[in-house]
This record gives sequence, C-alpha cells and structure tokens, in this order.
Amino acid sequence: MTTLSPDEAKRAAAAEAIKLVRPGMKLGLGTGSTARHFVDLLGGLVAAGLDVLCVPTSEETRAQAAALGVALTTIDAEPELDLTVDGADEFDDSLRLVKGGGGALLREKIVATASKTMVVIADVSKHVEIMGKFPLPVEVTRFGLEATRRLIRARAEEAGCAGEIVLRDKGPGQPFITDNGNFILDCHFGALPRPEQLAQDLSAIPGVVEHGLFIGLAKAVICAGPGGIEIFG
Ligand code: ABF
Repeated sequence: MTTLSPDEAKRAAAAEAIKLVRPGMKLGLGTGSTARHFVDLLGGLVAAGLDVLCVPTSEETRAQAAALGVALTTIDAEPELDLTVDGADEFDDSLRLVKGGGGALLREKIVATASKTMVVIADVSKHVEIMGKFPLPVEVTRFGLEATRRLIRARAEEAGCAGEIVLRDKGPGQPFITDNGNFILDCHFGALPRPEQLAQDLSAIPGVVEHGLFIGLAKAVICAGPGGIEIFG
C-alpha cells in the first residue's frame, strides 16, 4: 500500500469532496492548505464549464478562487449556501472541530453556519481522541485585550482547562491581524475536557468575537490517510 504524504492526503480528501459539487450550487470555500486543494480542483471544473457561485472564507481564498476564474459573491448576497468545504486543525469522533490555525475562523464559522451542509476535509493527523492538542484560537477585539485574556483564563478554568494564552504575531511586536481587523489569542490548554461548556462560556465574553470550537456544524469529515479515504459522520 503506497503511503500518501500529508499534502497528497490533503489533495485526496479534497478530490473526494469535489464529488459532492453539483452544477448551480452555492458554495462556501474554506481556508488553509487542504481547502486550497479543493479550490484548485474546483477551478479546474469551472474552467471545464461547471456553473457554481462561491463565497470565500478569507481574502487568501478569494484571491486564489478569483485567479482560477471561480465566480464569487458575498455572504450578504447569498445568505444561504448549499455546501461549504473547509479544513480543520483537529476533529474528534463526534465531529467537533478546532479551527482557526489559519486565522479565518470568524468568516469560516459564519459561512459554515449559513450552509445547508458543511463537510471538512483533512489528513489523518487532524483526527484526535481528545480535543485540545491544537491550541484553541480565539478572535478578540483589539480594545480590552488584557481584560479579555483574563476572562478567557477564568472561564477556561471553570471548564477544566488551563495553559498559556498567547497573542498570535507575525514577528516580534507585530500582532497578527485577521481579515476583520481583530487579534487572535491562541489558548494552549492541552486537553479540553468540556468543549461544549467552554464554547458557550467563551462566546459570552464581550471582547471575544468568535472562537475556534466548531460544534454541531460539520456533517461529515473526509479524512485521508495511509489506508485511503475514511468518512466520519
Ligand atoms: C482552516 O483550515 C483553518 O480554520 C484551519 O486552521 C485550517 C487547517 O489548515 P490546513 O488545511 O492547512 O491544515 O479552515
């Protein structure tokens, strides 16, 4: 059995997801290296005449899709989509996701929630037993950063988590700024024993714009690994 490289696995998962696309569909396009493969494959179908209308979840995906001639629109023009295909930083057997490693979690969650179906594409390294191996991204306003960080720490402790909460940066003294003009705090909590409680409590913090726990959104995960394609959900 030939083993796939991580990138080949991502491509294989994307190729499986592309089979879900039908002419006339309104699609949400994810962000990240796995979603990049999906958009690339979609561009090939569009070049061959496929008629779809797409909402990108980041400026990065917008640029890639536009360069491929994919017809783009906005979530305001199309507030109900048929299918969103996106990557994830980790997923568990309950299809709970951690997303946001690429910094696009707010638009990703809005687009996923606006979709009849959301399908995740991933390589097997993203599959976890216990959520939290990947630091949980939380998009926060610039105003009140330290007050927000303090409240995140307090709510996390109530949900049984603790660990460093780090302002994401692009380099020394250069905070990462999301497409929406906000900061990202990466929460190195390790295991997340009560993800649903943590998600609810984080959403209640005023300075939290959105967090990377996607619970109850993914309908399926298409996962590619050494044994081929495995569908969860
Ligand atoms: C995006 O895809 C992000 O939310 C997530 O962090 C990323 C996964 O990245 P990759 O596909 O490059 O592993 O949806």
